[in-house]
Amino acid sequence: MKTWLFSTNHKNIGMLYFIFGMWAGILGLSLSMIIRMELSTPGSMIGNDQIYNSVVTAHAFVMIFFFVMPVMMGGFGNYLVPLMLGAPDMAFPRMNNMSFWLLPPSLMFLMFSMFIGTGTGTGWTVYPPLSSNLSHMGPSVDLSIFSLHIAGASSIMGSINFITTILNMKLLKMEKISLFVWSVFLTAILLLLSLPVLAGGITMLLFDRNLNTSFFDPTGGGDPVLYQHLFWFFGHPEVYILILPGFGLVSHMICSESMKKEVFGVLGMIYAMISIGLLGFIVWAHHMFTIGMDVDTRAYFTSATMIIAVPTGIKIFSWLASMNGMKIKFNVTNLWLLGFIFLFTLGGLTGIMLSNSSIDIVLHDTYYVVAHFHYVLSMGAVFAIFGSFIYWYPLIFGLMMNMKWLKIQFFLLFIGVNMTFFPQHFLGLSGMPRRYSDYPDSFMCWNIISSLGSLVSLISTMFFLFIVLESFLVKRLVLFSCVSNCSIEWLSFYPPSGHSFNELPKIYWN
Ligand code: HAS
Ligand code: CU
Repeated sequence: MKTWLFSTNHKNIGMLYFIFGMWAGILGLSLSMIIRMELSTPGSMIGNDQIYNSVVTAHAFVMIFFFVMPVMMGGFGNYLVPLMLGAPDMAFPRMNNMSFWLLPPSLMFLMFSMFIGTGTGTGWTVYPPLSSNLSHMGPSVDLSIFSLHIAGASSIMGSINFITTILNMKLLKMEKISLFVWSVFLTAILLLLSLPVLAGGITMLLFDRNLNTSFFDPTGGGDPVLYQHLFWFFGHPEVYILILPGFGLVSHMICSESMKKEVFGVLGMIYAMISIGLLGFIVWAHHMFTIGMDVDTRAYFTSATMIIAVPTGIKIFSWLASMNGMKIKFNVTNLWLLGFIFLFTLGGLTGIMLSNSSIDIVLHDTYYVVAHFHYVLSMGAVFAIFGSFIYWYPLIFGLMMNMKWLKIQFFLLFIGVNMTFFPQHFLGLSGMPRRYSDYPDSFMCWNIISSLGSLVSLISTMFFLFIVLESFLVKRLVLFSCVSNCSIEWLSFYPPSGHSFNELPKIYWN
């Protein structure tokens, strides 16, 4: 009870986040398998489009709010940030406990929204009028909104905690702290600035649904487009919230794998992340090109969006420069790193295609968009998570996994996700819309391939769980590890003791 339920220790809480995130990840994966089963052939399997749409909505919510964010910020953030700062714990340990324990009830509300009433068949964007009380009567959408409120409160508390910890408890000056800590710091600022806007939007929606306001209802003088602005002012920064901690993790792994003293262009990396964070706030309407926007606004949002390719390019090329000259060992970490860089770039490039407003008007709400965001998420964020989990596993658990199996598992997932999502570019370009449960026969071939690919990813994920389990069963202990020159977390015991360091670590910087 004291270790887990009431824990104020950043490592225990980090572990809770990992367990929660893993569980939610499996839930999200299961929902995605239902989607791919329905789409594996024309015609209907579920037999009810509202249920299909609710599954799509729940899949997105679970993956974003209960898998990627908890694992990256909650798991790696909590576990590693104090260790990398040389701090004994987070600044507000009890608030840290609360941040975590708000998540299970939030996820429960989300699941209730699937089982009580008709389900939330709105997509994760919850646009009115579809989400208003005429089209979605019953409690489902209200439950989803409550779920988001609670998850939002959890994230806001978490981000306050990270910002305070990093600003006040670091041993070094800001420009010397490591890139993962920087990425968590910037992500926390993004969260703090964007989440309240979402909270405002969904609360107004809640009022429209239950208290007869008409913020988003034209018959009462409101405007549904206002909701889209509020949502995407949160929604676009959110996608960078999902990837920035991954950037930080990747930088660390590249540094230690390439045996360099530091990543190429550390200061440039910091400035690149700051620019991505800032620019992320002024491009939101690229999700709304089809609302009937005037040509100047379209030109602005297209140009502003394209500029994000510059700092992101700086990051990609700096990672490649860090790898330059190293003897590439095809060990597991390097496989995930190279996979991440390649596939994230591919997803980024299709994002640049979509940022062209005239092209986007054709491709909006097609599978091309679905392919884009799964390349940056399913292969960007998720590859960063898998790679980092494997890389820091010895530190966190004091155990080693079977490296040969891990390599097989990497290739399985690499094949799986590419087989699933690459064909979706073709489906999108030939006009298959997203969030529909059925399609004309001409789309059948690529959909079958996509569904088969998702099966390969499923097998790979189950294999990964088995590999983790096996390492616990045989207790393959860490015998030797060379201390990474990139950060100080490896200077502690594996797994680190209750408080991070027996004495504050000495840091030499030349
Ligand atoms: Fe995105 C939709 C544009 C990055 C996630 N994105 C989404 C959605 C999600 C998502 C979840 O402008 C769907 C939301 C929904 O449910 O409707 N996205 C971009 C652009 C970038 C980008 C320009 N997205 C991300 C990241 C995500 C993410 C990161 C999560 C992790 N995205 C869009 C647009 C839409 C969109 C439109 C709306 C589509 C619609 O109609 O709904 C950039 O940050 C990507 C930068 C990265 C690179 C790669 C590395 C850079 C290099 C430098 C050289 C490249 C150059 C470009 C000079 C660009 C290597 C050359 C151009 C060529 C085409 C070759
Ligand atoms: Cu966006």
